[in-house]
Amino acid sequence: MKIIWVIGIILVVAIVGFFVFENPIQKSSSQGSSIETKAIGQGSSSTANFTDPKKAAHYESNTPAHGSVLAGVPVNVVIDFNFDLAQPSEIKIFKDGKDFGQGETVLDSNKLAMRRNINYDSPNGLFTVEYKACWPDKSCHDGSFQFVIDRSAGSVFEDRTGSKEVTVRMSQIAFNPQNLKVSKGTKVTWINDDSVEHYVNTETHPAHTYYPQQNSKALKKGEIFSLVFDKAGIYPYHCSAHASTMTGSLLVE
Ligand SMILES: [Cu+2]
Repeated sequence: MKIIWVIGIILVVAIVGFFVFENPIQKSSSQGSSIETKAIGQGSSSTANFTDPKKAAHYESNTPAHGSVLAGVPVNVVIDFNFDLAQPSEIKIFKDGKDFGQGETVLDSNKLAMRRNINYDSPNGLFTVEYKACWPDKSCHDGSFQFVIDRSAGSVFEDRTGSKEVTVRMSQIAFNPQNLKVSKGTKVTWINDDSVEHYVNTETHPAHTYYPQQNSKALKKGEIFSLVFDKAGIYPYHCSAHASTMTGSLLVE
């Protein structure tokens, strides 16, 4: 009789133990994948070996971010400065010695950023941006940074391709879905469900220069921001009120 009790207690302990230990394992693995997902938009990668970036005088920031792994081709490469850029400032986007930049380097009208398009058929792999930033006194300074295009990273994006209109909820200080894939020509609408104000801002923070059309005003609860995306590529973005944690990525195909 005593033995039956002992076996019974062991069984109960084993069953309780299974549920106690099984759930944290499931939780930690799903946390792991969300960290991975975040890295795809603009995070750092442990798979590629990035050379330290070289920052020219008056450099502020760049998009794509140094060390980022992108699920698609960037719609342009943008570099921000805190001083007036002048000709002949130039951006080159190298992979294996070939420049995948398309067209001329363009200086923004406020002279604080320069940008260049990149060939949409660029292959996957490591790209090195080499730039020359020139000032009104004709002096020029070099800089460089690197990013990776890895189209396979798009497989974890929520696939809403084929929809004419797609909604992203801003709730609990996060974009949902955080990583979203849509077709070219789709109207994307962001809705704030939170009682705190949110923004939709293109990278970087606080320059917001990567794709300036994708910058909203402060959105109160219930307010929306909409934009039709006609250009294929990757659009990393954030909320400037919660810039360090509230990030998202839109892949347009
Ligand atoms: Cu926010």
